[in-house]
Amino acid sequence: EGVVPQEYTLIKLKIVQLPEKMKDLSAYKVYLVPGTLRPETMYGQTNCWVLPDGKYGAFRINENEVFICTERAAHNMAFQGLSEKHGETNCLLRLTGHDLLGLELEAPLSKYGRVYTLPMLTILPNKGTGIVTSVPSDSPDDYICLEELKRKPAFRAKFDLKDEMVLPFVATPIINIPDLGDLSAQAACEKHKVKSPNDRTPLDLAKDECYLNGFTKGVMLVGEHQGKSVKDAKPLIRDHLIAAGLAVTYSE
Ligand code: A2H
Repeated sequence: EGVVPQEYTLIKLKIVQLPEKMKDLSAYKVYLVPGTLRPETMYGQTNCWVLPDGKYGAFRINENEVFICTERAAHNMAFQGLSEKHGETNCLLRLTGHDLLGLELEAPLSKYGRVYTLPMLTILPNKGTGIVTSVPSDSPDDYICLEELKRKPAFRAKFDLKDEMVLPFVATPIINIPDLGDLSAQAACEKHKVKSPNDRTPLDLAKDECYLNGFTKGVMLVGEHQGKSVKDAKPLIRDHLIAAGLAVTYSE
């Protein structure tokens, strides 16, 4: 972990219908809370990623809301005003990534409205909330992981995923980047010859290229801030999500 704190926006993805295992949480609105550095890309969400063998918990945030994330993230949140008692977490239920796979979620700003939780084996358990929202148009990691799930029926079957949770969801243009176009993640993966999520070196090159150029040269193609630079739109979209109760900030 770096010396400079990283400021994430946690997006509140509400579970549409609680599974049997979570029935005791029915008095609450229950959210998966992926951490992102790119709130302006939420228009392009196609799914949410969890680590199947990852350990998560359902943490009570207030009388109405429960956040699902790693224990480590919940602990940090409790020191950032995101709990009822400063510095104290209230874990109502322990979960694994497997318990979260295939859940239908409300994804704020996404053109799909509702998306599903899918497996990403390269999630780092000690970063952010251990949950990642997927934007395959602008994130090379998300793009290559979604491609792999689409390409491999056995991979979907292994995690009991139905085709309709994966196949209908496609990367859609939300940001234009000069030289990389409207689907920068795909362009960068092709340029650096990324073939699978395990091609870490070319994947990191693709990621750096998209991230840097997206921030400095990207222009919004959709939404209320269409035509604005990513740099200008980012704080406006983040603040809108927070004001609407659809996101919170978190740093580590
Ligand atoms: B970003 P940094 Cl469109 N494990 O959000 C792996 N990756 C994680 C993670 C974890 N535990 N927690 C967060 N992340 C991802 C959007 C996005 C992101 C786009 C483009 C680039 C990008 C949609 N996914 O990140 O190491 C999250 O994905 C590239 C840097 O703290 C988060 O932002 O710098 C980013 O990595 C945080 O990475």
